[in-house]
Amino acid sequence: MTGLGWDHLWVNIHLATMVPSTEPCGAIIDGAVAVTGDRIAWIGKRDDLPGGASRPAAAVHDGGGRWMTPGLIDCHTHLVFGGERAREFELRLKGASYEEIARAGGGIVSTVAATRAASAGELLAAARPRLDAFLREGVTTIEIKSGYGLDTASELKMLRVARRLGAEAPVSVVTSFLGAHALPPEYAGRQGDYVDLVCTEMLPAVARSGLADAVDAFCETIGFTPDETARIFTAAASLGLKVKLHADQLSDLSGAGLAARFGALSADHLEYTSLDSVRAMAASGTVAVLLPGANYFLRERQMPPVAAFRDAGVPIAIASNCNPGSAPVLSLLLMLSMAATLFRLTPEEALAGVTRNAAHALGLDDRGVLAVGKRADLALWDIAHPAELAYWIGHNPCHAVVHGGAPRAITT
Ligand code: DI6
Repeated sequence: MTGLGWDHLWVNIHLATMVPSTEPCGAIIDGAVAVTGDRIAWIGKRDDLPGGASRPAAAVHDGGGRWMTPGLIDCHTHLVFGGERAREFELRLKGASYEEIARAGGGIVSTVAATRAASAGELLAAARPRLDAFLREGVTTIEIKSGYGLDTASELKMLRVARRLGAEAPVSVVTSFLGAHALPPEYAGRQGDYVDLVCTEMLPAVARSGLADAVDAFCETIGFTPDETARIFTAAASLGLKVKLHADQLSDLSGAGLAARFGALSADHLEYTSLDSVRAMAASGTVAVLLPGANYFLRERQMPPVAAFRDAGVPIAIASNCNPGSAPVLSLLLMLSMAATLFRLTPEEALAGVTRNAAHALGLDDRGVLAVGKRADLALWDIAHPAELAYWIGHNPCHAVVHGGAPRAITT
């Protein structure tokens, strides 16, 4: 707080607060938002401003009648990686499947080779423009996974790069350790030994380093079995680390149910999730993170059971899954469009999926909605209605972004 009162005051704006209310998107028409430090200090109708519209703030901003939402949250990315896999994309277009390419030694492990070969500086330089693409679209919090190192030093290198991105860019970075993403080639035929390595060497090293906010795994026929995943989650829990899971993406191994049993923050992908697993997620409060970019790019026909999540009250989040193999996605707004068109979410559900529910998926209760006391992570949009955020395809109406109370420039 300055001597003048609030640090910032925005007026002449409409607010999609995303606070559950009787109004769609928790909307406040002709609202105002005041910020002190990195927090929202006041929010409501402009007419209800204490002291009237003349209440002083160090900076008063005219929103020009635009809409303000919480800063967007991308709760599932593999943003840090070496190389690219355009050649693999060509093979898939000729008929090879994602699984066939993986089983033939391509896929994730080809990115592992490129990531191991890259220095931290090279990984940082490659990731920064990708991150900037998300920042231009109003993203103020982004999750970044490891999982292309698959040895202790390379996994820690990835996590360090992710943390460094958060230190250098105006965005909050949340990290996940994904050592159980694929079997590294040097462990071929010895998957159990690799799981031992993850549990007894990698996880303790990651926990000591403080570089990971959660532990993730890929539970799949081309990944890790439910038993192996359970071992990894048990080890993570013994180190006090929260868990989340790539589950039921290509087949139903009851991964989402397993994640729920471990009280996971989220289960992600979920195309093949059964009704039993949906019920288990509802009971444990595990968020369903849907990744329409991978569904589209892999030409997957099976859709996640959205109606069942809705009926069971499972919160649904949407994320980019930015990665070189299944989702070379650099636009979270495009994921809103795909979530609506492919998965039949309403535009409001899609927006909740990258704000309120995405915060929930990361275990963050200080953001994701516009309310007093929440972080002042804000995005201002040149739109006439919040549904436009899911409506345009390939258009970015982001006008301004505020991260932790600090307005940041949009560079196009
Ligand atoms: N599922 C995915 O879609 C990403 N990881 C995973 O477990 C894909 C990662 C890649 O293909 O590089």
